[in-house]
Amino acid sequence: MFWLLLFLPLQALGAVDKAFGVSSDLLSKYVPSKSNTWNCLDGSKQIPWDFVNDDFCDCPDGSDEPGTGACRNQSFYCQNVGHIGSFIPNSRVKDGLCEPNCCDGSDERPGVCRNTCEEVGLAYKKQIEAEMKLRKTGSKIRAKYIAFAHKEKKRLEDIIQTFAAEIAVRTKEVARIRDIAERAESLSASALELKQQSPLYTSLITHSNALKSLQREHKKHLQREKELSDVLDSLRTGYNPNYQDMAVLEAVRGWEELAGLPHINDVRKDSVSDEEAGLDEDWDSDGLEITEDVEDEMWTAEDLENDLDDLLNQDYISLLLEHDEYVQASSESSILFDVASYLPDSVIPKYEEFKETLVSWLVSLGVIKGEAPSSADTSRSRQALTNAENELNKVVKEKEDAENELKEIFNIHGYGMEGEWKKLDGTCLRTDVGDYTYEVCLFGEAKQIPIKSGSSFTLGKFASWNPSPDVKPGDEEYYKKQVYNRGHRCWNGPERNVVLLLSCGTENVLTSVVELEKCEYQFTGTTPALCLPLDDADIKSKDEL
Ligand code: MAN
Repeated sequence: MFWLLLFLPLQALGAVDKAFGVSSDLLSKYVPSKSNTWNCLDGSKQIPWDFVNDDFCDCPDGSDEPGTGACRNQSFYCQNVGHIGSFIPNSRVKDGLCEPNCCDGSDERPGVCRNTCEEVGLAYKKQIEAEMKLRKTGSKIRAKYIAFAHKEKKRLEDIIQTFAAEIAVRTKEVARIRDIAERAESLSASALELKQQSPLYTSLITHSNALKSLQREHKKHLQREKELSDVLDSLRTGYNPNYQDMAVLEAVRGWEELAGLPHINDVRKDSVSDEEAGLDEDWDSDGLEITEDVEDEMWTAEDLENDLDDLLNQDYISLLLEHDEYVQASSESSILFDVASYLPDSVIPKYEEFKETLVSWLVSLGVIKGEAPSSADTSRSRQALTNAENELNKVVKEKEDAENELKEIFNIHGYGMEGEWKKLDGTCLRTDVGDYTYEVCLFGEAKQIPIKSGSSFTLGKFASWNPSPDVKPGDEEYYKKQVYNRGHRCWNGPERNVVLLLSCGTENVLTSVVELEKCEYQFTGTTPALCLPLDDADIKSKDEL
């Protein structure tokens, strides 16, 4: 602080005593005029320079007594060389008590208070250095949390895109199935029955039934084959070659050939298992994979295993209706049999009228069949529609959830400006105090769990960050407090609630829990999410200490 004095005019140097208790930024104002007068700081009065700091209040703003207690409600500045200057109320000047904020003892007469600024300054510097070291380490972890939030953002954006594409496909599918269902509903039972009698449809159903039966028999055979191979395997590994029983030997050899296994006696000699020899049912004795030759468009064993059920569960009624429409559309599109297209335009209305009358006569005479509307066997198509709608709604909901999650990541009321809290969503911190383990799962729930026995109490669910109106959302202070409320109601009291006070630390831990009032708990803890990286100003202010 003394360096400032070096740059002051000589007159000012003489005025140092008069400027006792003046802060460094006002020091240049405590200088006498040429006529040895002085103006009060508010300019309201001119007084002789001798009146400054003479222990009598002359200026209305009290500025003439910076170093005495003569004017009320003034601040006295302790220079605290070696530490940091600080203000105390001037009423405490020369009251016989050493002020902790005035480590240079300048608030009292010389000799009353020891100057402790050097040791206080050193301890303060060490504390600041330790805090900065903590911030440096913590901010590296915080940077990882931020990177996690960005990855989450990318992941969510990708799945939202995938959901959007899926929704487009499913919406079309729902429209198609709805169309079928509606058309099926408008068909009469008899009309549908008639369609179901078509040779193509009956043959399709016969094929389907035959396939189902084959599938059933195939499964039975597979099971039987498995049991037989187990019997033959145990015969192969368990028979006694010393009995020279040719029938058994032949059976074993036959099985080994069929299953592509090496002879058991060779295996026993080399004591290498089939598996170790790399042989199994899909490999021949030369170690070559046995691949099934299947003609084009024929199904492989794998297709049968995976896709046959889907094929057999098809909605054949829907297929029938679709087929019908397809056939109708292709015949309608041919103009060859469209008589109207050969007629002049002027005759067409008459022709259409005539056609309608003729068709209705033919229907009433039973010569041709009309399509009667009304109830039909529509349950399968309705079911298919419901299923398709449910699937679509499920994806729509999943997309909405992902969109909401995405919005929360960089929301100042959610996971912070930089998304630094996202990584900690659901992280649970615990500590034992007295008879309880206290737990808080960040952004979730706080609990009080008895260590010995008894049931747990919910202390509240995450409600907000610091709700104080004096704290601006998004500021550093905002994220130092979380509120959990609406916990289990206290007997004859309020619902339990928690205020969680957090500060920068290299670990996510709870450091203390106190029940400030009945059922109102204060948790204290640390987290790297609050360790902001050091900026130039931080480093500069540390260097100035
Ligand atoms: C339980 C605990 C205590 C609380 C009392 C209030 O014992 O939740 O923390 O003070 O209930 O009755």
